[in-house]
Amino acid sequence: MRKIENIRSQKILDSRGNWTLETKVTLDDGSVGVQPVPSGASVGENEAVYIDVEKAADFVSTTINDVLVGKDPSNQKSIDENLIKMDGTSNKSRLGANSILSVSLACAKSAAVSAGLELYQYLSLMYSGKQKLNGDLKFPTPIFNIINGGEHAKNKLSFQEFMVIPALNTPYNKALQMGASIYKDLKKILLKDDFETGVGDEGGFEPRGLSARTALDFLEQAASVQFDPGNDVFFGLDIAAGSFYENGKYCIDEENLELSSDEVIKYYQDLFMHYKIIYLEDPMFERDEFGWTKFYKQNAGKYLVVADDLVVTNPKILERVAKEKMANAVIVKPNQIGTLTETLDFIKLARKSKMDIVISHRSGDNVDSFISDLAVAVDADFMKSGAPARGERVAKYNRLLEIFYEF
Ligand code: 2PG
Ligand code: MG
Repeated sequence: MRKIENIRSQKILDSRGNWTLETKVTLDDGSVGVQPVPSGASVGENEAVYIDVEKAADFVSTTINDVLVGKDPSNQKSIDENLIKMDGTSNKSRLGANSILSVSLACAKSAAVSAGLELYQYLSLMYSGKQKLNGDLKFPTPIFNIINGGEHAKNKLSFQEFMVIPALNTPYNKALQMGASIYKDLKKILLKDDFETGVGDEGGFEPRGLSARTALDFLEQAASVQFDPGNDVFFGLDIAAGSFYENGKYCIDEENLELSSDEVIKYYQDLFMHYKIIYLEDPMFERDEFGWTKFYKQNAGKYLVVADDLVVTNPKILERVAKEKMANAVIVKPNQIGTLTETLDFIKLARKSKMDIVISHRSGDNVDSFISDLAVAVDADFMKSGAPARGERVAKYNRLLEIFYEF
């Protein structure tokens, strides 16, 4: 049995220029796994909690190192149980979800290297017990966020992400090409109309002076240059409704609207009528569960009703959300829950509940591409990693491309 020899952490910069944590796990056979962690700006209330980066680095190199040295890195369950036990809180706030996640994922990487397996092969063995044959690989449909708003931009657009989604049966290389060309066509159209083409946190443009409708008009124009919206390309929105919910109202300031739960649902219905939208993430604030159930009842038959802040990759919360029928798809962000084992449990439960799986980056990210291997390992339906631009976004799209071509 191979053993963990050493675990060390250091701070590095993320895509927003903030400090984040990177952990290196070294095994006694010399195999190494390195894992930096991402961070969100629109954070769900029930997400596992990050602690100060320096404190986290210190915990990893001392407390966690001392307990895990000598342990088998391929026994992920036991590694994660140890981490959860050492932390002792329900939201990982003592050792920090940043410390815990970086160790959990870096262990998996080091064990994959030691076993001579590609990371997605190693993860799929862990997830399903099956070694994937190359012909078996299923690639997630990429979701490209090409106009940024909400907490990710300074343009006062309430909704956070305006996304284009290639048709589900598009081969991955073609889907990536579509995203890239629509992104460039959007830039040309914005420039022609005298809008700014600076980008937000996820690489999408952040022009000022738009409303949801004018942003969707731009998406449609850009997608229509080379494609046929409603046929080979569709649209999606991450509303991130919690970020503009105040005192019981959904406040869409750019249109001077203060909407009740029922009214905002009508607002969405109107968008559905006018645009080829198939995907709506976090349409309601996470505590507006009545709104979620109502929205689901009206729309789950036709659209992807995607829960992110509502479920925060937490298997316990997902059980209730599935039972109460609030969503038919879920976002998976390993850092919302903190360990690989819990992330895989969440995905299994979502599958059992017949939900679609959307593996996601965070708005503050780095060039790591763990989530791409994860998406292939679990046969995820979608992966969102922002715009097809900026190093930390394309690293994930390109890793999928590498797997697509090589294996
Ligand atoms: C989201 C994410 C990623 P953040 O809400 O889905 O796009 O944003 O990382 O800021 O939570
Ligand atoms: Mg979201």
